[in-house]
Amino acid sequence: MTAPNYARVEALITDMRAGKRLALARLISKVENRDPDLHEVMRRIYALSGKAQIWGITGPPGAGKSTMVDQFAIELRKRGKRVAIVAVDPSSPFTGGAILGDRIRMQRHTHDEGVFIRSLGTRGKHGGLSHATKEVVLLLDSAGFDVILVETAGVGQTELDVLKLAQTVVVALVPESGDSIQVMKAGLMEIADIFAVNKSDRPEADKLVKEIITMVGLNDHDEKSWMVPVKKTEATRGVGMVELLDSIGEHQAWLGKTGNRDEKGRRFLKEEVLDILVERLERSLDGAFETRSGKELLEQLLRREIDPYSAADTLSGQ
Ligand SMILES: Nc1nc2c(ncn2[C@@H]2O[C@H](COP(=O)(O)OP(=O)(O)O)[C@@H](O)[C@H]2O)c(=O)[nH]1
Ligand SMILES: [Mg+2]
Repeated sequence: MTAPNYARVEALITDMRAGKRLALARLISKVENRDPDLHEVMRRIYALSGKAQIWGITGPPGAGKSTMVDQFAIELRKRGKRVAIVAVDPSSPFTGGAILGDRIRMQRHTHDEGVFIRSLGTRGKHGGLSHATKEVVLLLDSAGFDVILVETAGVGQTELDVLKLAQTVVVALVPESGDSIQVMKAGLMEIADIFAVNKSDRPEADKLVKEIITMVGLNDHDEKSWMVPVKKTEATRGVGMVELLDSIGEHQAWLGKTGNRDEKGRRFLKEEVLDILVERLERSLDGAFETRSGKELLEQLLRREIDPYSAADTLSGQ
């Protein structure tokens, strides 16, 4: 592995701290590409992180998550907060570019230094998407953003994993799509700190609100003793968005008061370190079967001369 370029890392971090987007974008690319400089980057920025609020926004595709995130950004800017938006799409092999609609919507922030937007998709072999997202969030945190919004679709394990890094998770739902059943299925019930029934301009919104309230009541939330609020929104017109922000604020305050913020922090950091170890192990085992002894081991397995557990012992040097 190439040695880290210390002077370059230092310069990038200084620039990032001074608010230069290009430096931040370069550092994020290092995370995505699992760059050899990454350890040095983390060593330098880690102590600067831990101040940002990290919110997750999830829900089915088309629920209005991006529209909501945009509205949040506008309102938070009014309040003088610096906002970073991370859109996580595991199905996308591309990074750096949002889908067209999102890009157009986000264009209004292009000239605003206080808003940073980045999309993350699957990339590279080592380090899963949720690991990379965690490290991007640490970077944004150390860059001084007050609020980091992580948007991801509420489908699939990767998306749910990504949300573990958020302190407050908003689940967006829409009427007319049998969403309440989806909520149960997708494990969104467990992950939701707040529900937003969006597109409340449509009929059936009140019915969905009632259904979700019933489900929240049935769900065992005693671990948290946080009563999950169900809010009605119409993101396109900004209706209900301030009330939704208020709920998020209350949840954040509750996290601090009850010690749950630290508890989430511990969970986040434990996973981060375990992710690093898994990545190292995977890397060290890369091409294990490509060497001469590895190939021979494979033949022995095929001939039933050795069992897979013993082969694993051999490979891990035990
Ligand atoms: N009628 C209505 N449409 C909305 C509302 N919020 C979002 N939309 C529209 O729903 C579509 C999907 O929104 P988007 O934010 O991209 O959803 P995402 O896939 O969850 O990020 C877009 O055409 C939005 O303009 C709403 O409150 N009411
Ligand atoms: Mg979206």
